[in-house]
Amino acid sequence: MVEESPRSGAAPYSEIVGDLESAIRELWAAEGVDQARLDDSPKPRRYVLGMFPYPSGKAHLGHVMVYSIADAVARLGRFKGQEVLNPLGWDAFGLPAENAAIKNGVHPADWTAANIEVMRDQIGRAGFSFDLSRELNTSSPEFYKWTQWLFLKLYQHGQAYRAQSWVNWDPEDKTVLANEQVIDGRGWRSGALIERRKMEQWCLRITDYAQALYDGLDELEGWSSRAVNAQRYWIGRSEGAEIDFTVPETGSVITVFTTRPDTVFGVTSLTIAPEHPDLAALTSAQARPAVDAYVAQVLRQSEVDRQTDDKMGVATGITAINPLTGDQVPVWVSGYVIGSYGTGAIMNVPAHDQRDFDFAVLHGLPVKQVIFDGAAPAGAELTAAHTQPGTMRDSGPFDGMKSTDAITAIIDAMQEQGVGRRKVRFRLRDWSIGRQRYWGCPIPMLRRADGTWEPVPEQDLPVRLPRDIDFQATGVRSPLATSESFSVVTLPDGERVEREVDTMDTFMDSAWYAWRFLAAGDGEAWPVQRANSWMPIDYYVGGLEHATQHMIYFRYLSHFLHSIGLTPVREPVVNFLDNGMVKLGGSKMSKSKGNTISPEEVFAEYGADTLRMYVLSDTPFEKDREWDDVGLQAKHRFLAKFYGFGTGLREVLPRTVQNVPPAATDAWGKSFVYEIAGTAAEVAVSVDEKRSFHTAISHLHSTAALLRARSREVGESLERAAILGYAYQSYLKMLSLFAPHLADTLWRQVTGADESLFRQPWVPEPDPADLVRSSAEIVVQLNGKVVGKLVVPVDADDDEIRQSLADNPPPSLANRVPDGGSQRVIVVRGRDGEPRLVSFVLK
Ligand code: ANZ
Repeated sequence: MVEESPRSGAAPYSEIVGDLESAIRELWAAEGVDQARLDDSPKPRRYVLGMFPYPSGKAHLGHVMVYSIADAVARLGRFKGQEVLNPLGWDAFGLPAENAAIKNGVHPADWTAANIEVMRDQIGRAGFSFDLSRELNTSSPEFYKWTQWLFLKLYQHGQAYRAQSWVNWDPEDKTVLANEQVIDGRGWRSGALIERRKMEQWCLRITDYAQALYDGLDELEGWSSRAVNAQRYWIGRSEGAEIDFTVPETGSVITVFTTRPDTVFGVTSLTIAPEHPDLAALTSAQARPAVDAYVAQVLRQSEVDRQTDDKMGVATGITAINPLTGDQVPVWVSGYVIGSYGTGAIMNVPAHDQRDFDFAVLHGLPVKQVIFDGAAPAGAELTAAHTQPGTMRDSGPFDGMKSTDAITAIIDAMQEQGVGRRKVRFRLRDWSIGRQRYWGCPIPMLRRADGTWEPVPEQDLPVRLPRDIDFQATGVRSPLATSESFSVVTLPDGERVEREVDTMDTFMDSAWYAWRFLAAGDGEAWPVQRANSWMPIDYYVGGLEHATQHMIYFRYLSHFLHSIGLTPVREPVVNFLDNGMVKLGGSKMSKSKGNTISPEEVFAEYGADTLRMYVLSDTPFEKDREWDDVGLQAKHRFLAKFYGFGTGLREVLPRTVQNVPPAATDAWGKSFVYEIAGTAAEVAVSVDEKRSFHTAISHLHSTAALLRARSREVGESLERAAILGYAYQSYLKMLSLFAPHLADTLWRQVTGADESLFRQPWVPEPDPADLVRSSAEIVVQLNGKVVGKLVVPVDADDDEIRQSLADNPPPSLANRVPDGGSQRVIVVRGRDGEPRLVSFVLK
């Protein structure tokens, strides 16, 4: 460690920062300051979690940002006397490992293990206070055994089911993707255009929880409104109605879903999705060739093309009866109707829906207006859909009503006649979790020869991933199918059954890992009493890009686990801190763009504290920030200068731990103590409550300047030296939230203590008694009667007060005040020595 201050010729901070940081990290590791006591701690708990990293082998600035935030919150919690859990794990299943296996012949397990080693070291250099004794790895059998156990729980409770369903097929990664993994019609990783295919999948009934997940959003006061809104949109609750149209030829029924039952008198056709299960029965013999050709073409289209091609479609050659008007309207099929939303069938109201309007114009279908603005003349031709509410016309018994009122009235009427019903629909789809990949958690299910499914008994878990895999094989459902040791099993009764060869979506792992950090060994997934005392997570930190998929799955699992008694509350996260991105040249950093800054290089050149402080400075953490070398260097200079200042102070300050303020007898000391305590309180509120890390850091800058100024005023006073020492140590606590290496190093230097700064309490709240005014208002008396007031400096002596009375007399005294220095002016002081009254005696 550095023994000399730079002033006395020691090496400057930039030269020793690497050694300084690694030396203090070694001490932390040896002292175990980061470990949480999960059971029987008398302290209140704080569970802090930064979203765990995917072990790509390269830590990036996003990781530094997320864990810097989590670390500040975790360290502050410890200072405040909380038992803090801040763990780290690895989201270790996923495609890149498998792609590496295909390309380079490295086994995914080896590739992953090697990357974890590298990244643990990279992240370790940042000095985050992770409890590494609880580290987990989702690809290890110790972890995935419990992912399988969770799947069995979902299966037992009817949440997991097999469905022949239309899936998103990524032709490049040769896998099925969940809706959430398709972004603008392309695979979220490969970027390939997604095709639609029909395949049997394991799905989870997240839609059972759609209403609960929607309602739960109202409780999420610790989430940003942008994250809540993203979820609200994703769950997509629509209130509307189902309406039954009867097909006279067959007597069958086409049920449509609409959010605008008030427009039902304006329906001029129905349109069904190409995936509609009754399409064949709803197609006339004559129309069949055209319908078949059209449907085949749509199913080859990508999701985007299909949606942008929205005016296409063909008539199916049959009609259906509008139950309210008795009109017969033609039935069409078109790709713009989504098979999996609503009922997969819609009623077209060209007069009041723009897409229907375009469709009607293109195909020569009638446009029938039934809602009018009060002033609009009847019979005028529409040039675009009239989408606003208005007054009902040509709508039978509902004529003259406001269309917004007619919605309820029409639904009530339909319910009475049994031709329609009130209906809430969600955009959220069930979660298809099957992946035709190797590097994921095996699904613990067996298929008998008769096609029925048998769960693997709990005591046989984990179903281990085999190593005898042919990664180059194509055309198999999944690489797991190439392992004979895996894919065929003989049951105790002698029957040979097939093992499920799909693995789980890796979002399954991240949906429950937060509970596994509470594990106590391998005997159970987690002890319920630990979940009861540690869940929900107090602070969860991660990028806004996870506000929908991951955070929806996480909430779903938590609601489910709550329903079976394994976690105390439904909502798993109290405060969700969704951080912005670090950009370079205006765009997100990415390897493919070649615009990355490697944290490792910055650590090596400037130290971890510099980078950690830099990524949280100046800009609110939730906003994107532009990388700027000048800003980074400025942070480094600030820390270097402070290091020089701090080491120089050692000679003047008491060499002892100062967690409580020393008694201050004068205004200098009182106001200094008060100011430091006030700043500490503001830093704490900025970190814990306001999420304003950049504000906390700006306090650090201004307070460093204050310390420097006060240090020049200490002189020979021992009292002042003690107060400066206290202020300095208090400051190091604040600094340590962002620059822990430097802060703890300086703290140990100045105190000579053998333990860590991080075992100390936070700075006590400011004491109003220390609030020292620099000036006081005193009473002016003339012959014992109050005649006015005078403002003087609190430390003014008698002569100064007499002088200021002479200079600035109350109006009633104006021409009677004697010259300064008159003996007849008496100053009265309080017990604290401050002036209270000045009495002016005239004979
Ligand atoms: C008739 C109507 C008239 C509609 C009108 C709108 C305006 P949200 O709010 O997103 O739930 N729709 C229903 N199912 C559909 C599907 N599978 N694919 C494509 N569109 C579908 O939207 C519900 C509205 O979207 C429904 O209300 C329906 O069009 C359409 F003036 O019905 B509406």
